[in-house]
Amino acid sequence: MSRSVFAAITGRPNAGKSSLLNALVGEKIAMVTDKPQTTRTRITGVLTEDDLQYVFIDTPGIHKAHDRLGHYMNKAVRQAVTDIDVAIYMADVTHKMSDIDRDWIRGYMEQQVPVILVLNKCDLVDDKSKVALRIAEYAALGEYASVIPASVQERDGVDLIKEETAKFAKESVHYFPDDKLTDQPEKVIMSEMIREKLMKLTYEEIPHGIAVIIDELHEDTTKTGEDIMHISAVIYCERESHKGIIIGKHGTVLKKAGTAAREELESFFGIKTDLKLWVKVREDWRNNEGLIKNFGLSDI
Ligand SMILES: Nc1nc2c(ncn2[C@@H]2O[C@H](COP(=O)(O)OP(=O)(O)OP(=O)(O)O)[C@@H](O)[C@H]2O)c(=O)[nH]1
Ligand SMILES: [Mg+2]
Repeated sequence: MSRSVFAAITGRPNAGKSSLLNALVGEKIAMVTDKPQTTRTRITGVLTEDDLQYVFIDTPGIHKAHDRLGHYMNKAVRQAVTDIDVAIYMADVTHKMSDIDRDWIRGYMEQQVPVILVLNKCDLVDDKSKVALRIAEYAALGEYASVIPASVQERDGVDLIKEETAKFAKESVHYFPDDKLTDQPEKVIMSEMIREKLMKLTYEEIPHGIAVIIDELHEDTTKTGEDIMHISAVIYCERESHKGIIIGKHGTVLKKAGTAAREELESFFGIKTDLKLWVKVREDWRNNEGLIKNFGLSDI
């Protein structure tokens, strides 16, 4: 008998949702940074164990949108939660429950969607009674399928989240090939790897104004007969001054990001890679419908 379960991972920005997706699937398929609003679209991670196929859907952090992009990010979350078997709601245990947390959890409960509440980053709390207090705060909202204190960073609670998710599996076909890990096209994985490195190296408004598009991709053989993948990517930013910062003095920042991205690409795709990066300015693209669509951020 084949079974499947669809679970969306939702919560506020920076709670650790993408980290959880990667830990569940066992491979880094979603980008992770210490900056809120890293994930911009929904990302499906697939894990097949014998007859059971888990389909985990990572989503952008739910926030009050201040631009068109933010609006599409929140829309992506709403679309991701239609037709799920269970919601994994993730919150940072060190933060107080917010209106967004309350509204979303209540919304699930009203729709009778079972909720697995994950209180993440427990490694940051020395006094465990604080975790108990946080649990009590959330428990007041209603009945959960389960409440799991976790530290995804230390892989603490991850297997339990999987076990609890499995309880909502239904008899069904597998919707993805059993060896598939994600629905993201290759080019999206590549551009996300590059964007992650740039986000990590930049600050304030700059990381949020970066978009990366792969505009050329082809395989070739080197003179010594080795396979090589040539990638050319365009990095869009919002201002000339941002462009200068992304490139860095004598190109140091761009070079650092490029080297880190190339190493990750080589290990993920298992092929020698030649990566070329270009930086262009598109003022206020986060409010430009056409550009948001071109960057693949509104096709939801
Ligand atoms: N201390 C600690 N940090 C964690 C844990 N899990 C994730 N993080 C860190 O929290 C930050 C945010 O993690 P992400 O996985 O990108 O969070 P997210 O919820 O996907 O964020 P958005 O995509 O912006 O909504 C990163 O710096 C992670 O390394 C944890 O269990 N403990
Ligand atoms: Mg994320």
